[in-house]
Amino acid sequence: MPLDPRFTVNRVFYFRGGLLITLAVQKSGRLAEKSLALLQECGVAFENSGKEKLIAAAANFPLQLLFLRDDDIPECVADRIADIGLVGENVVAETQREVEIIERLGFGRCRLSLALPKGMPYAGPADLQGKKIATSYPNILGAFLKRHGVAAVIHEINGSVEIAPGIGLAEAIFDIVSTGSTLMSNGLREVEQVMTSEAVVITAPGPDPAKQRIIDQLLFRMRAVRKAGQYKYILLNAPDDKIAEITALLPGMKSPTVMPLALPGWSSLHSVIREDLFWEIIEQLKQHGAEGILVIAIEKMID
Ligand code: PRT
Ligand code: ZN
Repeated sequence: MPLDPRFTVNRVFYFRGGLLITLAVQKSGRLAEKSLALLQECGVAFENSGKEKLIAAAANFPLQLLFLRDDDIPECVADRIADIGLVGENVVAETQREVEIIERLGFGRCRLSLALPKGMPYAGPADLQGKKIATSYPNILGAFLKRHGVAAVIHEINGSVEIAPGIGLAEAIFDIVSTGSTLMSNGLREVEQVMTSEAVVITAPGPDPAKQRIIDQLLFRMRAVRKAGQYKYILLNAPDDKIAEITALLPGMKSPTVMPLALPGWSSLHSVIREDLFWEIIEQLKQHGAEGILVIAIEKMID
């Protein structure tokens, strides 16, 4: 029976080089699923999902995954146990390890904010003077208070921070906010946004050059996936005398593709359009005579 070609290539690869990078990801939690989905979109496949294991090797890319609690990822990368890590920027800031952010991934977005019980007045950081603030992020909060010359008591707790004022454990909290509904349901209001965060890729300064090549290959794929998510492919029909105006609206990656239709005087125009500008531009395209507009998701996009 012939061998699965992927298996053969895989074995040859490892026999020749043996070099692979270790990527630390969250084992379970808010970033875990999206981290694995991103790798899958980058064409990195795993023989087992590794959920029950600490390590999983990729079947078709020189990479192994190390599944950890997110709080341990910066340390693991700083100590070079993992070559790169995928973690929330908030955790990088809190753990204060010597790592560099080499890529922003655009998911896991949230903010770290101060929140107070709804009735409590707040005009600025000075109002926190002498207050007891509950948080799982004492370092980031401490730096914020120091910057504003405020002396407050930081009460460190792990989890369920939002209930602290309600049970008399603290007068304020400093925690992650995403939609704001947790604050609202606990009678709290966000008064100060201290930092924003998203999932990032981190590395220790000065990685081994051979490993850097593999890291660059992975980042290249991540950028192509991310960029594709920010754009759509657009096809439309337009009268020939409107092509110049429509091209100005849809410059695309270099310039749009224009192909004649069987119907004289009309062309089909293909381009890419930024997702965030999409509705605004569609209106303008219609005003310039575009018809039969089709918009299609892009899987990968490489400049
Ligand atoms: O077990 P492990 O230590 O690995 O995970 P964890 O429990 O420490 O972290 P986890 O899985 O909850 O979150 C991982 C990362 O996701 C965080 O470090 C952030 O970078 C990011 N992230 C994005 C969030 C949120 N959004 C978020 N909403 N992390 C936590 N929350 C929590 C927040 O703590 C609060 O309780 O959700 C609540 C607020 O949400 P809203 O939508 O009600 O405002
Ligand atoms: Zn954690």
